Amino acid sequence: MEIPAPDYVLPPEYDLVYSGKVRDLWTTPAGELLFVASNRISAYDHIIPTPIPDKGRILTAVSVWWFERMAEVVPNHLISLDVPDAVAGRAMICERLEMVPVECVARGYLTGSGLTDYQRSGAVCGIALPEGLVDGAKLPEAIFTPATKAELGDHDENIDLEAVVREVGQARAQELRRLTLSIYTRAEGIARSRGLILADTKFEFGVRASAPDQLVLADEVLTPDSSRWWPIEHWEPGRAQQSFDKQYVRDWLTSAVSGWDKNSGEAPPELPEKVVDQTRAKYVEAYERLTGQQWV
Ligand code: Q0Z
Repeated sequence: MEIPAPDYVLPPEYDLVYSGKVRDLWTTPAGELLFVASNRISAYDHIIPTPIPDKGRILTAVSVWWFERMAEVVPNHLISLDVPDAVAGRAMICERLEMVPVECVARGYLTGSGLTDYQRSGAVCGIALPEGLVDGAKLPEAIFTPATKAELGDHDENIDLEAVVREVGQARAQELRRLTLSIYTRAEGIARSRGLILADTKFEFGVRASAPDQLVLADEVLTPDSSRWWPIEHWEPGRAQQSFDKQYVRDWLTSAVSGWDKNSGEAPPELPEKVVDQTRAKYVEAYERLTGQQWV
């Protein structure tokens, strides 16, 4: 997958460590990390060439909002928002951690790869589920469905708890599960009270070398990029749910007018201004619904 060059310029003392589909990671002169949320958007496993204005700032604000609300459950990697002007508002100075090599996913609803695994085997990550569940169904209780971190461009692979135990040991595996479910359950309740279903979400944890038994929440958290958010008023199990943020992009890309075939292997086209504006408005709406604050 082609990742576009960052659309901002940092002082020369910053070094690029990773560029992901939608976020970039740099080292800072002080030996910390600068985590930048780009304005890039992905759909159908492609990066769309047209940026969404303010997306990076909104997702950063959402992450910070959640870090504050989860701080009594788990420490996090955020140090400060005092970042270079070029990325003001859309970057965080973070503690450099030793990352745990497991994607920690919690699901309260069944869709995506969880649904695929369930339809094949009746289970997700070794957890047997009741018969008859449909796309979008609420699960009897939230489940921990870890995955391996795939190379860039590949898909994560769901694994069972035993595979996590082999990777990180029994005690850390249990703690990953406990924290993942505890953060999800708390966040799901908050989101629901604001009219949003938090269907599933992915966390990444790390540890400080000085305190290897204390997991620290890293990355971005509980954003539309790391989670599936569904507007509660449109939730209807038995069909694919509309994406809160990306539906206009998907609908346009798959409509005849875009001229693009998502299975062609071709790079997707630029988005029309109307689709960009509608999509930006969805990120603003997500922020405002969740936080109850007005987006500047
Ligand atoms: C996060 C990622 C990408 C952004 C490494 N606090 C931390 N300490 C050490 N490593 C990380 C973090 Cl957050 C870390 N990632 C994922 C990839 C852009 C973040 F391309 N990788």
